[in-house]
This record gives sequence, structure tokens and C-alpha cells, in this order.
Amino acid sequence: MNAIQKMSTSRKQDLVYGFGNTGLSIARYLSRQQSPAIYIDSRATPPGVAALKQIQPAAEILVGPPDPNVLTRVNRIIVSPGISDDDAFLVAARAAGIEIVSDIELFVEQATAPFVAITGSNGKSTVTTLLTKMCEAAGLTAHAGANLGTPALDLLAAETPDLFVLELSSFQLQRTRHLPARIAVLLNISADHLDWHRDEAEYREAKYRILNEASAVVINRTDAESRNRVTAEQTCRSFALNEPRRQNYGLTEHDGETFLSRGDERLLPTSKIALVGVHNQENALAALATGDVLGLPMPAMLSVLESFAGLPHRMQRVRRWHDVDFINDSKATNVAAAIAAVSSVGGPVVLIAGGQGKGGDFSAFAAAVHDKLRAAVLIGEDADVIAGAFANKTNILHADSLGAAVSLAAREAQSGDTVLLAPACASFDQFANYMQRGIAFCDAVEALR
Ligand code: UMA
Ligand code: ADP
Repeated sequence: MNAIQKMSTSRKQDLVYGFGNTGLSIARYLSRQQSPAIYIDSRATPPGVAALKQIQPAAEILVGPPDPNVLTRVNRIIVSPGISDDDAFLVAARAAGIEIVSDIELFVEQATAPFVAITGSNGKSTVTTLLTKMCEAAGLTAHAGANLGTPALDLLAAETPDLFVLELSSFQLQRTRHLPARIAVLLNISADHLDWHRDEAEYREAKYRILNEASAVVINRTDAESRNRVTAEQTCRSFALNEPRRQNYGLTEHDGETFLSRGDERLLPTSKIALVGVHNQENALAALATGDVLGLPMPAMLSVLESFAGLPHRMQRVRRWHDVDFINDSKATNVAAAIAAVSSVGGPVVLIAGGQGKGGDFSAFAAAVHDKLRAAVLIGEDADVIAGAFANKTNILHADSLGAAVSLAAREAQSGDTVLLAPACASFDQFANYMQRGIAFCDAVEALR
């Protein structure tokens, strides 16, 4: 059936809501399927219009606050993850009984290879990358994407791999009904995205959904709720920093040295992991547990842990200048991540933090890190909220821009200190995304004279 025939047999069409990276991947997917759709973005000047016109030259493209009247012509809405459920157009669509799905739902319908689904408040990208590299080291083809890098539907355009590895956000999970993952991995849950989700309970529930239909699960055994949700039919491996039992993963001590271990079998001294920080030992254990369920050979997996030093903008060492280390952890976009970042560096820290707070608990941040700080240099929309939490706990400075923050931090730092960008916030008030923020930090650090 060609596109015109399809149109004439069904009066109603799909509506694609959002022209960001996800929206464009949906457009490419529907173009491959020869499926017509209406394309809407609520922003007056959305970024993807030119690209969308190239992919779908004949499509109806509407920008600006959507008119609910269009819903009478719509069968289903494929919505981008950044648009929250309380968006007025989505509220009207739900009231009209129109199906609302994520791109992940379409991916699941079409994927012909098994997939591993990975979520958590922090560590998703690192574990997704570790697992993908472990598969490759074992001779499998594995394509990684979704919230990380390549949008999920674009993964379907390439040759089918042995395995897909999907990093999934709470936004994507909330709108995905069927997710029959070969393995679901739930790394950790701490408060995040409270500017999108109705409350923390809804955010947590979205994360736990990942476990529902999976054949096997990898869970953090310190999270009781994850343990409760595992069914008798599911193969289960757990990981955590404490001592593991039987075939599960954790840390053990031997002769004054700490080892990544499976049960009482010592696998690798933590000193040999290329990634820095205790949080990355946890990520390494999660990746090993997942690879184990897949049957990957241990030597291949351990070789990845010994060589992979991390993705950009995650504890990325930028420069040593006048005996001060400058570290870019721009991806620390919530409080738990920023705590992990500060905890993983020794010695006094000059912290650069701030941006859009997403409802995070900054008093918990201050309580966890203040005794390690020489100073906190604050930027962005929620600088005053963070300053309130750190008041009387450390020396607080304010800067109008990240460049100015780097100059101030460099002036405050003393020999042996670390200047750490760990914002605990989203970047969107001042940057296009966390990557642009990280690049701006690196540029400012390189420019120090
Ligand atoms: N927007 C509108 N109106 C629209 C469409 C979008 O206002 O009609 C706004 C959204 O509210 C949001 C921004 O535009 O502020 C971008 O939203 P989007 O859904 O179009 O984003 P994409 O470009 O499609 O990118 C999304 C993920 N972003 C979000 O979920 C916010 C990307 O993850 C992901 O890589 C990409 O899909 C491909 O799957 C980024 C992210 O920040 C890295 N994710 C969050 C995180 O990791 O914490 C969840
Ligand atoms: P995500 O994709 O979930 O954002 P990343 O692997 O990109 O996770 O890591 C983002 C940041 O989160 C890191 O820079 C670090 O500050 C922090 N982080 C990573 N792994 C963990 C973890 N297991 N626990 C707590 N914080 C973590």
C-alpha cells in the first residue's frame, strides 16, 4: 500500500508532537514506512523545521501552541519525551480518548533483535556504554541508543545487530506500555525531574515499569522496592557495593585490597578500573551482572573495565593548572550525581554548581558535601536557591556566566585543590544542553592564563 492509498483508507493520521531529535527520528521512521502524519511543535521557532521539511517535504507542519481542533483528524500521538503530561494539548488529547505513545513503543513493535533496557537516576549512559563495549569485546554486534546518542527508531535503520542496548529515561518509560526486554537494568533511584513528573512517586513508578515484562532483571539490591517487584519467573542478578552472595555482584576485601566480585569469586581489583569514583565501581558491577546474564565471557568484560575511561562530560579531567585539577562533570544534572562527583575527588574542592534545579533537594546536597568545599561558585536560574542551602556552610560566590565562574573558581583554588563543575541542575537556562555547558567549561579552563 502506498502513502496515498493509506490516506484514503484511513481518514485519521498519526500526529508527531515535537521536532527535536526524537521527532526527527520519528519522521525518518514514518518516511521509511511511507506513513503520512501531521507534525506539530509547540515552540514558535522549533529547531528541527528545516530538517523535517527535508525528511517529509509533503507533510503538514504546524508550529506554535497547538490548536486542539486538529485532534479531530488524529488517530494517535507519538510524543517527544521532553513534553510533559500536563501539556495542555496532551491533556485535551487524553480527554478525547486519543492514544499517546512514545517512540520507544514503536521501536518495541518493530525491533527484530532482543534488547537490554537500562534506566536509573544516574549512571545510565556509563552502564549502557560499558555493556555495549563488553558485547563488542565478546564478538557480538550491539547498537546502543535511545536517551543516549542515537534515538531508538534510528537504530532500526541500520543492519539488525545481535542486541540493542537502550538507555531509557523516566519520560520514555512513562509512555511505554510494552517493554519485553531480554534484560531490564534498574541502577538506582533518587529524586529527579520533579519539574516534569507530577511528584516523586510518579517518577519512581515510571522507573520501576522497566522491570514489568523483562525476561531477566539486574537490580540494585539496596533498593527494597526493586527486590519486591522481581517475579519468580524472572532471572535476577543483583549488584551493590556491599558483599555479594552466590552469583550476584559486589565488592569484597582481601589483603587490604578491594575487588569487584561475583559471590566470593574475586574478579578485578577496583584499582584497575579505568573509570574514577566509587559510583563507577557500582556502574561496573551492574554492567558485569548484565553481561553475565547475556553469557559474555568474563575476560572480555574485564578488559573493557580496565580500558574505558568514561564518556565526555562525566568526571572528565580537563587540565592541571598551577597545581589545581579542573574536572568537568557537566552531566551531574541532579543532586545525587553531584554528591557522587564531589565524593569521588579527594582534597578541597571549589565547586561550580547551578542552573535549573528540577525540584532537587539542595539541603541534602549541602549536607553531604559542605565539609569538602573550599568554596561554591553558583551560576544560573536557581543560584539563589542553592545559596540558601549552602548558607553558613561554605564560602559562596556568584557568577553571571560559566566563564566568569571558572575565573572566580581558579582565583579561589589553592595548590592541590580541585575545581569541579558538578551543577546538580539542568543546563537549559544558559545552554542548549549539558554538552554545550561542558564544552563552555573546558574552553574557559583552557583559556586560563
Ligand atoms: N519542546 C517543546 N515543545 C515541543 C517539543 C519540545 O517545548 O513541541 C521542548 C521540551 O519541553 C524540551 C525540549 O523541547 O524542553 C526538548 O525536548 P524533546 O523531547 O524534543 O527532546 P529531544 O531533542 O527529542 O531529545 C530527547 C531527550 N531529551 C529529553 O528527554 C528532554 C534526549 O535526552 C535524548 O537523547 C533524545 O530524545 C533521543 O532519544 C537528553 C536528556 O536530557 C540527553 N534526557 C533527560 C536526562 O537524561 O536527564 C531525560
Ligand atoms: P545518566 O545517563 O543516568 O545521566 P551518566 O553515566 O551519564 O548517567 O552519569 C552522569 C553523572 O551521574 C556522572 O557524571 C556522575 O556525576 C553521576 N553518576 C554516574 N553514575 C552514578 C551512580 N551509579 N550513582 C550516583 N551518581 C552517578
